[in-house]
Amino acid sequence: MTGGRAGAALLVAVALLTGCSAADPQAEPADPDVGVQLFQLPWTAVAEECETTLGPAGYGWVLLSPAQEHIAGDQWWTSYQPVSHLVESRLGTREEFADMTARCAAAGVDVIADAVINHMTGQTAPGVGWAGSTYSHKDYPGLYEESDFHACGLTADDDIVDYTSRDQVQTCELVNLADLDTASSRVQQRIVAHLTDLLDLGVAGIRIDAAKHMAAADLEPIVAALPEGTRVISEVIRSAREPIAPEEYTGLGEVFEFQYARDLFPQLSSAILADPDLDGQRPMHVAEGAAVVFIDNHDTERGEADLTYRDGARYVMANALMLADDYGTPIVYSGYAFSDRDAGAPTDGTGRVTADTCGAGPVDVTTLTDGQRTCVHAWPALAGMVEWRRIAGDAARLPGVDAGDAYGFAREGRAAIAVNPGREPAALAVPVDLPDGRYCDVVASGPRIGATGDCAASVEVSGGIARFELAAGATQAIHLRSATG
Ligand code: LM2
Ligand code: CA
Repeated sequence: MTGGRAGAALLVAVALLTGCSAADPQAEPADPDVGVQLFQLPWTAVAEECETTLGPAGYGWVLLSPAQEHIAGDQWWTSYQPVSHLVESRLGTREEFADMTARCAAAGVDVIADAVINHMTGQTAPGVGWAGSTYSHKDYPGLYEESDFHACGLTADDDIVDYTSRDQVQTCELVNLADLDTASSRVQQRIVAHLTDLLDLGVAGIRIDAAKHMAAADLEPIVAALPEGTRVISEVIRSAREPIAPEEYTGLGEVFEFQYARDLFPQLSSAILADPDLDGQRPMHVAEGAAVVFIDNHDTERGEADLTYRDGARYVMANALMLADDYGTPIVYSGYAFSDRDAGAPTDGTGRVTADTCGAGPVDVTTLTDGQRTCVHAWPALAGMVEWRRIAGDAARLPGVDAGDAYGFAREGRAAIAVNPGREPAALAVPVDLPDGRYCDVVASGPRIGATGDCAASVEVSGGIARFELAAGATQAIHLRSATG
């Protein structure tokens, strides 16, 4: 232990003994843990975002769209129909990929690849992939042949029909996508080679696409063959009606917890917010250390999500509550505006996706046109909440308070947040153990540590009470380092 650490530990011990708050106005931000999904963003633009927005804002990791060669076509979902394991796609070349991981690492941002390993293409006719590889439904020359695929024989066309059947879900075809026999060691070896290649190219971990469609036992030897410390996040869409549960996959690493947003949406629409179980035990949720939580992702924004970029302040409210929470690891979603569910991101004359980047300014969601980047990760409110979360660190989430439609809570000695999902202005007094003074609202103003710009809105703290004055639909959040001085 260093002298400085010992000194800090002593101060904390004294504070605990004397019963006074451990509030240290110079509290250092905790290590970044928030991720951002940059949907269908080319590697050169991801590198740019790491350097200009993600690193400076304190995001810790970025989730990419799939990097492997895919079928030809303009739709975004061509990414989810692999043709080979070449790292060549509409999102960039192998060289650009390696350059991105290096630049992101230098900016303090880990890169997580989206690994499509359950299946290959869903095409019935033979074709040629983005990088020139030829294929047919169950034949990928030099990589997979017919015997490497399942032929489930459980449904008329071998497509999944009944999600209550574990065997169908895991061995039949998901929307006609040729389903790899992931129990076979030959297939496992090829998948491991692909994932190892991505790791050699500098990624810190992988999202396992469609993990539900592979038995956890099939994935175990694959994950075990990867280097110690590889981050693995499985996508297992929770459904109470189905036999396959996200909990089956926590032995591999983290899982996306789809229930998190589903619990939040009705609270925001009814303006009746309640504390979750503050001991971290949440019904229908994986253990808190395994959970990656989100308000939406590329699938749910085209489906079940109640709130998306289109909802502006209300979407900010949902994301802010998630970022303020002490359960799970949050990931913010940032894509592009769309009205057609299938529409891909804009491309240049060669078919490559355009490398659009985001400035730091707020985005007016009402003026976005199809294909324009939403830049959610760069919205000052979200960047401000990422800073808030790092100041909150591991401080306890205290019981919430409400008044009318407003609700709020503090992270002990560090920070407080208040939301008003109702239709009328509301005042809310949140008990906080912060020193008296005025604190800048990081939702209106963005990050405040080292900021030189004016504070757009502030909240008074006196005698251990933060007095929030919330317009209808507003979110405000203050932290120890946002004091206006
Ligand atoms: C996922 N997770 O488990 C991805 O998050 C999700 O975006 C993927 O679906 C899916 N699994 C497969 O990787 C997307 C998209 C589908 C699309 C598939 C394959 O949501 O619409 O299916 O990718 O590209 C499309 C067509 C579908 C067709 C299929 C095969 O929409 O009608 O089925 O291609 O050609 C005949
Ligand atoms: Ca499968």
